[in-house]
Amino acid sequence: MGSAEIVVAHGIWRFLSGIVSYVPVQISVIGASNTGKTTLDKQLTTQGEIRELGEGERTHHTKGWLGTYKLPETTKKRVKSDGLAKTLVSRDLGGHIEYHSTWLRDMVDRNCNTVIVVVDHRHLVNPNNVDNQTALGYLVNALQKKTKPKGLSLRGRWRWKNYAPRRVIVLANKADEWMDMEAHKEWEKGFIARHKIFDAFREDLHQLQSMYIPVYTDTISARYGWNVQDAIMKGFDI
Ligand SMILES: Nc1nc2c(ncn2[C@@H]2O[C@H](COP(=O)(O)OP(=O)(O)O)[C@@H](O)[C@H]2O)c(=O)[nH]1
Ligand SMILES: [Mg+2]
Repeated sequence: MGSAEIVVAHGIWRFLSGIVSYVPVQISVIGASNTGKTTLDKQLTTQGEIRELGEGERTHHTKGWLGTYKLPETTKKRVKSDGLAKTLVSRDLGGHIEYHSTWLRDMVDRNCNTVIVVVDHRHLVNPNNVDNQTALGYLVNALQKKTKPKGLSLRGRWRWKNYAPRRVIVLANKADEWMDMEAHKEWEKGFIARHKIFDAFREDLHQLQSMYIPVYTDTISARYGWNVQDAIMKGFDI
């Protein structure tokens, strides 16, 4: 091959990978109420510091005439890291326990290959608080027991029995609040998965691994846009 051909081939490759980066990837973002899912959604759509969201701004869904929750529209997000890009599609779902089954419905209906679980440090602040563990536990249990969510679309009804995500990304949010120098050093070395913030989840994460669903753990600050895009893109490598 002459050098001109290599240049042309490289150009074509660049062009094709550029197009591929616009193919929308369906992802599902779940997590307990107040962990920062809406903030993350806004960070990915607009970027920059996201204003503090008050208690009155927690995400809620109303029931439709069939008695199932109406879900908000999906939105497209563009994420970039190290010159690579992806177009993600997700919906901002509520985190309260009554919405947990909508998580499963949404991921099955849209056949999401990636599930992002947003957690925060509340279980470190208060060891009796199990909100984060309950949220992750719901996912693991639903995938293990092949729970059938209510209100599936026609496609979802064909799919639910065989549905499993390709990967799970666990993001410990609010790093600006709980991450100290020592934790930051570990993060730089690539060892943040060993941090005690993830200890409460290890058993469930092993359960996912044993279902052949790889898990990537990282930490972000959705509010300040720290490590958000990098963490998600790295998660997609797993
Ligand atoms: N310090 C800090 N606060 C955050 C961060 N992300 C979200 N929050 C705050 O956490 C609260 C819950 O955020 P929200 O996005 O509504 O959570 P959701 O219930 O999971 O949708 C709000 O007060 C946010 O301002 C973050 O990265 N750092
Ligand atoms: Mg919300």
